[in-house]
Amino acid sequence: MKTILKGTSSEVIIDTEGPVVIIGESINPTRRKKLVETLSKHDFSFAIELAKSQIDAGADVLDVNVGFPGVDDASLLPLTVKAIQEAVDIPLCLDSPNPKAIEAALKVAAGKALINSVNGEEKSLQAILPLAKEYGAAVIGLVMDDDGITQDPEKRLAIAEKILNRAVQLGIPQEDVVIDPLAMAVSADPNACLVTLETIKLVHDRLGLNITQGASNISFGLPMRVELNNAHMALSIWNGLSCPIANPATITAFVRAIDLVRGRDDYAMRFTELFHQMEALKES
Ligand code: THG
Repeated sequence: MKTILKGTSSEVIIDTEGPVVIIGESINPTRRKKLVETLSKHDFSFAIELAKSQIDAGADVLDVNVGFPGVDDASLLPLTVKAIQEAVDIPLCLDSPNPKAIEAALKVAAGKALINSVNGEEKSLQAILPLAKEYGAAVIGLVMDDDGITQDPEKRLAIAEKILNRAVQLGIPQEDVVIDPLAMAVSADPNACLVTLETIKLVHDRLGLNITQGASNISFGLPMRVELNNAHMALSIWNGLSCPIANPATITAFVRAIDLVRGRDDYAMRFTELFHQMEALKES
């Protein structure tokens, strides 16, 4: 299954049979005071800096989230999207719980964006799926619904199936639905990662769709986050994760290593190319 995203003139193919696609997480105000301060003044220079550094570190797509207390993201998200796409040519993942912000961002986004996100709640399905159809965007489906979040992987799969069916009914191609199995902090629930891993496997085996997750969520509240994220990343990819939302500065080399190990990097081309890029960055 191939999901195609587009920037101004670039194209990224997320392929269930291909190498992992990295969606850079860092344009997100969570624990980034400087981003809140600059965006509040409509100064996009720091957001653009984060965009460029993530691309240098291996991001294929950029998540753009400008949600912070007191912000009107229906006006700020499109402004941020425009500023970023004037500076870099890369597909964007438009991250907001507010359908008005998503629509405003879709209006200005170049190419083909990934909406982040719809979920199985009736209200969300009705607000977001028609936008994906109208603007020809792909969409991330979170496996939660009007009953909240279940810890049963089969039930999470059923919600994924519901989101897929509703999208297809509206005329959205099935390959434009990317499922998020919900990655949550393992510090709060010892089974959190296991439930996510089993959901990934079920969605991969039964629906064959591309799969994302907020990979750094799992390590909230714990030390050695990079090591923990890497462990979860390896197992998630083996089960079918194809396009994690993650920090490229800490995950790219690891992801390239996993692709090589599982036979998705012929002659270690991408692995060695990354090595040479990292050497060149060190010298510059
Ligand atoms: N699913 C979907 N979208 C999402 C999430 C998800 N968007 C937001 C969030 N969850 C994913 N984004 C982030 C962004 C930053 C962090 C976690 C999730 C974070 N970053 C660390 C920091 O900035 O200190 C760095 C982590 C690291 O060391 O690698 O905590 O679940 N669809």
